[in-house]
Amino acid sequence: MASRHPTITQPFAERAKTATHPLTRYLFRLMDLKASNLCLSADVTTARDLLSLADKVGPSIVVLKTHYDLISGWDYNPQTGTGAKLAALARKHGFLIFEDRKFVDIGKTVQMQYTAGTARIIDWAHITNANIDAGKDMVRAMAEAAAKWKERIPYEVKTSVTVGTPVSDQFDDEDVDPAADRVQGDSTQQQRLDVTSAPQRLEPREQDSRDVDGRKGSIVSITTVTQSFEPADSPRLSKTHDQGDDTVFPGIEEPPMDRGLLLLAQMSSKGCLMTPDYTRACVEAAREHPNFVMGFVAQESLNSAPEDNFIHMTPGCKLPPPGEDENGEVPGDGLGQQYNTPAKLVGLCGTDIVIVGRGIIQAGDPPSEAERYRRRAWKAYLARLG
Ligand code: 6AU
Repeated sequence: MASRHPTITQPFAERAKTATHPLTRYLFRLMDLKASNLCLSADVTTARDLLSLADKVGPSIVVLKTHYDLISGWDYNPQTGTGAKLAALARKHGFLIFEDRKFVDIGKTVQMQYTAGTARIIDWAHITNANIDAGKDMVRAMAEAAAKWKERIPYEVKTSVTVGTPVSDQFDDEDVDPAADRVQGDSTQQQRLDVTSAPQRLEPREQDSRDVDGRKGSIVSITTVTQSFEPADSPRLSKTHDQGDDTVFPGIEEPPMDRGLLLLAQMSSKGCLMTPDYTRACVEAAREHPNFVMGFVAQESLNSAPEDNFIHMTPGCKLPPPGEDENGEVPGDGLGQQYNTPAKLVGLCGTDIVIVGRGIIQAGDPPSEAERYRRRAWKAYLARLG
């Protein structure tokens, strides 16, 4: 029985010490620090509303869940776009970003969807999720893609080549790199190149362009932008976010550069076709990839083997309106969504984090409603510890 598993009554701070995945260890510590086991499902329709909501509700949550494909005006620029802005808010308020992409396809396709394309989800989302109906190899494919990304995160480099009437000191080491066009993936060459957020024009340097007779040479400068790579945890990459966006939440370091996956093991919707065999396959897949799978989106705790310490996040969570019995029944949305209270999901079903969307977003004052959910879910966790 899930309710008897030791993780049910173990404090998050203790579970942080034994969880296998570095991001899970970090998240348990963050939950303990912020006294929060709340994830906001930020299902709004514009990038402006998303960023504004994340900024206002950020103090109450430990995870912000997105559906990037329902946002209009999503800016795909990797350095200054919506993903980068969300990442800055995540640093400021101390939360992780979970893109609810529900990947399901053959391994090769999900690798590309996860790491490339317009959204480049892996660049800005600490966590994503997958439905493993396509088979467990899909999880391996995503794990491999994440490991490669961590080793060789892409960034843009500026290289410049100057031609014309050269003088001897014109080509210094920094301006000209004869290997510039060959640096792709070359970790020794890339150390000599500057990270830049956008293509820049390099102006001719007039004082250098005069020969010994004082004649002015004609100089042509060409600046090209090339893609290169360096490890995701390189300190140089901290320069890629906007100036002024570098406030960091106090009391904890920034999250590790590891990426994590949640397996969609059970759903909240009425008539869900996921069978117990499918859920069991999710647990097996999680145990096979402990360095990539953090845990589950599920309706109950799935930790069952003695060494299991997966994290569980549960949607389909709503509180009755303020003033009503907080453990009362909450009706569904009429489109298949079913709701339970934080007390039931955390206290009885043993989940760790409740995922709340419309319960907060559609409230008159989302930040204070988020606080109400945070308090209720945390109270249920404390009661569970006994
Ligand atoms: O609180 P709501 O009903 O407004 O929003 C719930 C959010 C939505 C769903 O896409 C998502 O949670 N969700 C998921 C996830 C997180 O994967 C699984 C599920 O079983 N039910 C569910 O509602 O963004």
